[in-house]
Amino acid sequence: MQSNVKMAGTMKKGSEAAGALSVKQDFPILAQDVAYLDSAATAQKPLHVIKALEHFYTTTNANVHRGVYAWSADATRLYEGARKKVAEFINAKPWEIVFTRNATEGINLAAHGWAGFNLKKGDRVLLTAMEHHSNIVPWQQVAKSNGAEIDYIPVTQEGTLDMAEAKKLLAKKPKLLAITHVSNVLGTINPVKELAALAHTQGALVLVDACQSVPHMPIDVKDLGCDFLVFSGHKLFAPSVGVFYARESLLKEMRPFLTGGDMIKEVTLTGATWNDIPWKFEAGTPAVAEAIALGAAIDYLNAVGMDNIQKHDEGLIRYAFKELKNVPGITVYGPENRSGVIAFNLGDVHAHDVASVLDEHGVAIRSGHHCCMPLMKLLDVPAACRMSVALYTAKEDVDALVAALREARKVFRL
Ligand code: 7TS
Repeated sequence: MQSNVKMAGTMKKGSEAAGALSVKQDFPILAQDVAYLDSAATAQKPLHVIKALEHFYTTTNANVHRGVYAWSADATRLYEGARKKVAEFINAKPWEIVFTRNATEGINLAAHGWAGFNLKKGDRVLLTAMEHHSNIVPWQQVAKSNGAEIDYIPVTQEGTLDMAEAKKLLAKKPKLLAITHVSNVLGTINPVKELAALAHTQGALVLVDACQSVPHMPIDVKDLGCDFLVFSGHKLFAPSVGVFYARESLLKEMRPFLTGGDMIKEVTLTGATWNDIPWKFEAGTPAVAEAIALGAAIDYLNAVGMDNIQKHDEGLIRYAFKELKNVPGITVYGPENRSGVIAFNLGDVHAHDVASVLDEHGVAIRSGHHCCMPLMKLLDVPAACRMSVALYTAKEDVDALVAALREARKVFRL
């Protein structure tokens, strides 16, 4: 690990700044005069990751699992090494990690490779009303073709899960609970460990969508007690590659949902047999450089320390929550105790218009429905603005957002 990881001298005085990191200089793109507050959509990449990509392409670029020459052997070693790093990062075994295109493909793998063969007519799948479309639509598709039913754990006025309803719905003995760890709109940290334990007593398997938690807190699949977990490398400071985790025994019984080269043991003119796990689920040439760069991102995060990142991100989001609440005319959605993101609206101005004015002031946020249309309906808004933080976000970025919002109020005569 190069020494481009630097902690802010010490803990700064003042509760909100406690544990603040100073790693912005590790991210070349952030040298530009932009307050980047859209890391929940995709995160910026540290030089360490960019250099890993450059190093791969300038020294050992080759396809994996096929060539016997040195470059291909090196590429294979690096690619499988990245799998090991991902496994250690979430406390899994390397063969329980499948590289996918993104989190969405991971959920589709669970839906088609497990649920498609295990859900029968009348079986139930339990989701929540705050899921990203990626964790709704694949289940709707499988439920439609298999005759299964979907229930949704309701979201309370405060933006948390209705646990009394959750218990009632779990008592209906669903076959699967698929739930986001952290909402990409409300920032709510769902009690997935507690829900997983309850789900297991009712005989359900549990899939955790960790897209919005893995950049902000240590993740341990054993501690969470989940059976499947997915996340996207591009939100974890790496390029576009997805991670799908499943317990070894489940992965062995699952069927591949993509078929073709590399995922087979033998092919004849009349059929084929499957490769061992995890390669059985990686049809075709995988995202080799991207996966290797994800390994580099994990090295970088380990060097900074996920506990330090958690403290930094929590402190910053508390600060942002307090500051945003003080902007006149603002509506902030979701609970105070949250992770990573804050969604809001300014008066009744459309979120896209607010975001455009912020852009003119060098502040980049996301606006829209955030791929959570059912949740938007619940909030009774067509869209919302959303700011999000990461380990490189500084208090000054939040201040720039708040100042730009005050300017936006003038533009919209609020
Ligand atoms: N699940 C959650 C909770 C997400 O936030 C996202 C992406 C996904 C799944 C899908 O990830 P993908 O990499 O497969 O696309 N969320 C967002 C977002 O909030 N803004 O842009 C993408």
